[in-house]
Amino acid sequence: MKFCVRRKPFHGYKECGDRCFIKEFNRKTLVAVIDGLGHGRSAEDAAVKAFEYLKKDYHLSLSEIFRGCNEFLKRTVGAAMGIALIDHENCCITFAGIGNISGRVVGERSFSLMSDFGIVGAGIRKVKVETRPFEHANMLIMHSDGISERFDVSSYSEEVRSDPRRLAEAISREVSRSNDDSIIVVGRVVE
Ligand SMILES: [Mn+2]
Repeated sequence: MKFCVRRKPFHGYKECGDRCFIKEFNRKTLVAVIDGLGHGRSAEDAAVKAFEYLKKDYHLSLSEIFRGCNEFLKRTVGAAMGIALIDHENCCITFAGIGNISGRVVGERSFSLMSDFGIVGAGIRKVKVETRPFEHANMLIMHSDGISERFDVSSYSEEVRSDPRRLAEAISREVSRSNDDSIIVVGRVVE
């Protein structure tokens, strides 16, 4: 898949607590968006820790990843995290999220990816994992709450929509909040 990530720290800060982890393996693509609580150094520390955890345990099931990451982040401020796993062989997408990470699949049949309440690192209940069909022509968008959900992909020109880089830039420019870290990831399958 081809991805574009746009990431901005809280206005005036160097550190950014929003991160993303992308891994392709066994004809699958895993995309995780992490938002360390708050902003600044402590948020970044939590996000980096989640990233480190994902680097070693990305191949586990999504519920196992959330359980493991929750343990791993215990001594941090905690984080919101959303993970999408696209299975290219079986044309489906599996999603689970804790905290304010939003996602959507845009295509002939568009739908939203919903996160549960909670904080990874502060003790999480059972994680809801949902699987839905995923067509090759679909586009995946995931973002932290530093990006308002009030954007409409269909309002952009075909030229912008078909290019993950231009679309991520346009959305980030138009609806990101300056009083929070923000991240948006746009991805699509390339032949
Ligand atoms: Mn945030």
